[in-house]
Amino acid sequence: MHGLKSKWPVALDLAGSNLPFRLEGEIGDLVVLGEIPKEIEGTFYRVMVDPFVPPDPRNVPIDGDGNISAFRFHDGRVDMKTRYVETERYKLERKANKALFGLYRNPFTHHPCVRAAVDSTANTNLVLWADHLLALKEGGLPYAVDPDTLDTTMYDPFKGQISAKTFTAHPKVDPFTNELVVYGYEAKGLATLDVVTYTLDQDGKASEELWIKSPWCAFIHDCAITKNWLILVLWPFESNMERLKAGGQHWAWNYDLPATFLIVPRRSEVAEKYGWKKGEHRRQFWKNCMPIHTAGAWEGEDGKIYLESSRVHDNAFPFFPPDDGRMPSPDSKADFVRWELDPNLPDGTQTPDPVVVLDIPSEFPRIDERFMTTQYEWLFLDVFLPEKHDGSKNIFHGLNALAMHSNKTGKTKFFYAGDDSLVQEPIFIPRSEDAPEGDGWVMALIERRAAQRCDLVVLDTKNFEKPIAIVQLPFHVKSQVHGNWVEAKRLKTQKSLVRQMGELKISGQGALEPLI
Ligand code: V55
Ligand code: FE
Repeated sequence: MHGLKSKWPVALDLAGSNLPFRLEGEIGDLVVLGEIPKEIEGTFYRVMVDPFVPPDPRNVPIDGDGNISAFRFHDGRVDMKTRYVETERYKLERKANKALFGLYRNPFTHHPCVRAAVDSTANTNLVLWADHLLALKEGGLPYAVDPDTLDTTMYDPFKGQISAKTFTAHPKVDPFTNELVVYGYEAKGLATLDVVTYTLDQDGKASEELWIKSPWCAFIHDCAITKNWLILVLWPFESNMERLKAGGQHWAWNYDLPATFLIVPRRSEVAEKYGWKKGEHRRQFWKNCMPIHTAGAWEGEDGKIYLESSRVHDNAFPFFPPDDGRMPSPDSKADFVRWELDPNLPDGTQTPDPVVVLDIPSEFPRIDERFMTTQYEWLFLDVFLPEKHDGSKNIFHGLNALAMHSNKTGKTKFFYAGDDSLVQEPIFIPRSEDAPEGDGWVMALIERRAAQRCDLVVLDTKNFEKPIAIVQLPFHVKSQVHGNWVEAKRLKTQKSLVRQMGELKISGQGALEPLI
């Protein structure tokens, strides 16, 4: 080794290579193997955790500046652009040329001069709503980004309507009512029990503001919606002011807390129908585990709620250990399950053991989102295929395949990404507006570990095992947190993502005279 030191800590990423990316730029017309159907017209937006300055060495891998990649598909071609979200935090630290923010969501560890600044890295999800690309981080309000230039245009685009201090990174679109269902937790400030939910219409107008109390200061990362209900998923981490003031981590896992679902009415009429007072909701719990991300939820004819999620049977975020420092067991299992919840049961009931849908480590489930709120058939998600590895099923392997699973037939098809490859969160694109459920394409970034490069694979759901196209990136991008597909027709502006050539005339100054 050369012995030269870097300020960059070695391990920053949740999965895959830890290489910082930090590039902002554009590539017109990426190299494509195979053929991209012309019907795929739109942009795949994704975001990664990519600290611009070397972070505090005690900080966690989910706290770093959001860097956006956009892949715009048009005429069978793909343009790419990358750009940081210019949050207050990014600008302050870039100007200072060093980290000013200490630990994740702990202002007591920040430099005193930035304690009043917005502490959002906008690094978790990108959702197009009311003509803004919302760059989301659940500890703050959204940043708005221009969907073509990727310029950061403002903080809090729903100004004056959202009195909460926080806004989820996993809002849900109801495709039947054209509403965005959102919530915030720790909504009145650090370590508060206040949770608020809202509905935004397609112009970004908020209604159905409802304040409730969380049973403890829980990590409420994801949710699901049905026609009538919003179900908040509480992870068994806990925050409190004492640990924050002592300069500790925002979260500590608590082995004594159960994973808990809060069933919240989406509309005041729903609460009235059940005879519930304003703010009344139903708390249902299971055992200590981490239901990480939801696929969707629906209501059965029996009035019960079915919710599907990935599940890790232990603490999947060991960088937020319990106060006694206990680490998750090395053979911790993970799977994908269907929970049964019931708004008719009394508050504080234990839910039955969930049905195991896929008995392999599974994460980043997606559905055909035209069917969000209803009983869908098709699931698209990342999985770990143990038989492609050493047969062991613990959670500490990377996700090496994409799965397409039918809830009707119980059959699963797999796209295995190849030895030494890891798969990031997929997105689904319907073949046309009225195509049957699940008929279309699935896309995901694949990391080629040895080559330190990434590919964007395009799969046709009619033949899921083999890609129809591979879009080659000439470099490695960090692993995605989340991303979404936006159809071209949803963008008002329709400007090119990358620089275009203007009118061209040949100057006539070359070695040969023009032939004609
Ligand atoms: C997650 C990620 C976050 C976060 C909270 O994957 C939860 C879960 C990238 O930031 O702030
Ligand atoms: Fe998430």
